[in-house]
Amino acid sequence: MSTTQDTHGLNERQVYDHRAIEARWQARWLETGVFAARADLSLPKYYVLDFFPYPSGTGLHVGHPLGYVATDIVARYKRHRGFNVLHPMGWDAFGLPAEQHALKTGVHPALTTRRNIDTFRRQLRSFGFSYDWSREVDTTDPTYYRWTQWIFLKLYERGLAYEAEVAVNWCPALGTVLANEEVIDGRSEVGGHPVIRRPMKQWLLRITAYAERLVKDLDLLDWPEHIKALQRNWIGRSAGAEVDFRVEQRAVPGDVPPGIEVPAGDGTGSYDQGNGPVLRIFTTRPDTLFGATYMVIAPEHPLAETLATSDNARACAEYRAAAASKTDFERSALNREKTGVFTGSYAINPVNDERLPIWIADYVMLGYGTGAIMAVPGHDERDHEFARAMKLPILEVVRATDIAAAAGSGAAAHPAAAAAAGAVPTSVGGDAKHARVQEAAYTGDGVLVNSGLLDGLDVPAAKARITEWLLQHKAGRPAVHTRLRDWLFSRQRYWGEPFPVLHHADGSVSTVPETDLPVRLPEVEKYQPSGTGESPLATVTEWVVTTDPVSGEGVRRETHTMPQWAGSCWYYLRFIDPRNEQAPVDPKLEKYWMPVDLYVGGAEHATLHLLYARFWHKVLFDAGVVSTPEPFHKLYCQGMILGEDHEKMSKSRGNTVSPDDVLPEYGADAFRLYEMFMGPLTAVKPWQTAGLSGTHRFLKRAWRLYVTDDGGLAVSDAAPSAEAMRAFHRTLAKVTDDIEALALNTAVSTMMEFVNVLVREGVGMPRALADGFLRMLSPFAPHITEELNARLHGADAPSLAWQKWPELDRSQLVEDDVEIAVQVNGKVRASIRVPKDADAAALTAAARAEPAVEKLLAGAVVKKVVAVPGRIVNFVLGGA
Ligand code: ANZ
Repeated sequence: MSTTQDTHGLNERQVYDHRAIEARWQARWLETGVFAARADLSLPKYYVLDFFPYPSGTGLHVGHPLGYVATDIVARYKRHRGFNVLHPMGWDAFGLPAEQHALKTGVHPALTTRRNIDTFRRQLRSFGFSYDWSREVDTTDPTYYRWTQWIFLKLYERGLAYEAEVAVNWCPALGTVLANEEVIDGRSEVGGHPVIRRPMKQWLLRITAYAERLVKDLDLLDWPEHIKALQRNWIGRSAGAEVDFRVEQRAVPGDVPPGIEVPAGDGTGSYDQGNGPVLRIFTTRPDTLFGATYMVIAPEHPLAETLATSDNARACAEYRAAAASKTDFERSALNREKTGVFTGSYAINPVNDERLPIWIADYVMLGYGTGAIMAVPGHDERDHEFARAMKLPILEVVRATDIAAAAGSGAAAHPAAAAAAGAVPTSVGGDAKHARVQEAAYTGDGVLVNSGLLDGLDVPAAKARITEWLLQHKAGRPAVHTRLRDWLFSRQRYWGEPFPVLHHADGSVSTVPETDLPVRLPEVEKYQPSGTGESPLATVTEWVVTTDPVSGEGVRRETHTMPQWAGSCWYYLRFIDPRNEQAPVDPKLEKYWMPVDLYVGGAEHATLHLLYARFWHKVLFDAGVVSTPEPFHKLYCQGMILGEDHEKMSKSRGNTVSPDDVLPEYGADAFRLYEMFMGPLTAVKPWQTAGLSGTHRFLKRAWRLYVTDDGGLAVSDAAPSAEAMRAFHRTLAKVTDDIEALALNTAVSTMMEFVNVLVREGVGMPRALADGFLRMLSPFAPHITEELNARLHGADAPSLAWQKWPELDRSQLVEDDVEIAVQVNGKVRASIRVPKDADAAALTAAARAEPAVEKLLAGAVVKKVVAVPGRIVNFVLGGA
């Protein structure tokens, strides 16, 4: 056999030279575009997607590609199985870091981004991932964000994008407003700067309108249960009732509030000229209405100023100012000391006309429910704490069923029963009748007491009854509220998608016509946020001041930009049809490729990207742009790779390992195998560079089964042994099942065992198994397998990429040997492998031949042999 004298020398032909092999195949794959998804829409499809990365300035570390290796294995495997595979990659490239870099260095974010993308692309290619690079997208490219803006128009047309003056998370240090999700414990997620609350006019997306569907449709998805639970909690659907409390008109004429205007339909209250303002509250426990002893409104509640009587106005104003500097998180912490101020006004309980003092307290949030509550300290822990602190009365209206039964449930508890239950009236607003709840709120189930028409009913029945009563008396109605807030969609940054929005002199708003998209991001001189809340774009007058193409009027462009989440809300659609200039995606292609079959990424996105993208997808579904109700059918969340020091990899800890540091020495194939071999994909596991030598050694052993010391073929033409044959099919069965289940670590170890079997046999790779093993290994180690395939079948042989997966011979899986214990005098001394159908004589012979047994039997008298085929052999010795 002659060695080729072309690009590589003799050495490379005989040893496993991963550097030359990987470079050659990566170049070949790029040149031939072999991984491009096929245009033939009659083929079965498989869409396997990674969370696309933000191209940071530091490049990838070895933790990043974990999920990418797994999806690449699946993508390659599915091609072998005859699927038309879509496996794309792109860049989520808007965002703060590029802009902050620009602030420091003056380098335009577009330049930084391009440079970072080049690094990421080079690094990802060095792993040999089978991406269809012809579909690469970049969210900062105007041909991409044109369609992000287009989707914003769809949201706007459907009433799902609106401007509102809202209390926002204002970060003075970053000079911007942050989404709730970007604030962690009162500090900005990026940089850890303090965040305060302040009102500002912002764009919001009405994600709350989709809350019910976002919860319900989780049932359609093959997602990890814990991610579904996180989304359910985040959305936080609560069913209850809204109740309207009349605010008592004040006796002193001068103190009557002037006419106040509450924006219609904001859900926070209404103003009835005839009867004074109405305070609307939301409760999940309308059954406890008779237990309300005071009311609380959020400090930002629109009625807060009006309700404060002149005596209390100053204290109220001070309290509201202090509340503005706290985050929701700080305010809602359960164990926090409760604070508040009395407004001086009273509300009337519709069920019994009791006067309830109205307080302002920051444990009530404006963004939830109606921003106002009826406080039931007897049965709500936070209200209880507050009532104790402020010396407000505490009433018992629900009693545990057993206690109620002992007392004989009814309107008034028998004092003796209260005493029997060990309750002692306290000084705080209680009499014996309410003694039971003075020390702690009772939040359990039970029957209603002290509650007029509800007495004797259990909680669910009381809820139904009171809701009906409220409806009849026009004082309330059933209501569902969600914790989820509308999505704050404005950022005061430069490096984001401009809004296709025009502001008119009269304060009205119009949108840029679809045909005029994209609204391009203009060049700017400086990236400094103005600090007043306006974005750097506000300073680019020639861009801001423009004419409305519809009316010809002079208008000003919106200067805020969209948050980074915008581009990632729909990128999976653009991959399907990345160069379409007529639409975000062609409907025919969308129907074929959607939904994404497998989506792999980190669990940290559970309530952010994964919820936002589902929301946009549903809007696009309603707009007829997409055909499936959900975007991502199966979701898989990979675990994290820690540094060698078992800490989270981070630049600041200095424990990151770059693939650029390890790939030259060990190669991409060894790297891919190692990351899969480290443990289950979902596990958190420490990196060890030394571990790469193990998988590298495995590849060298496999190589030797195909290539001789002088560079010839080591493949043997002899038929494989029965053992090799069985081992091959067992390995194939295991690898197949494991890939389907993403149990990739055990797939690797099984292939290692198979190679060991052949190395033990010492005759090279049997030709009958040679192709099969390459195909089985190729999803994991694509370069070495392409190389060996080319050696087996010639340099012009077609790539392994679309070759058929090996055929499994099930008959080879049948276990025909059994393991049998050999006892001497009832004690297990050895075990033997024998054919399943071996008879007693054959068993006895095999057992005697076993060295350990032979030694014990030497010179002894065998009194009896018990040999049960398939079960056991026992030698009973004489004279023992
Ligand atoms: C009276 C009551 C009695 C309540 C009782 C609870 C127990 P979930 O279940 O989390 O939805 N609430 C309503 N709006 C609020 C706001 N803006 N800020 C703070 N708390 C608010 O919580 C619903 C309950 O939280 C509501 O039911 C209300 O207190 C309170 F024995 O009303 B409840």
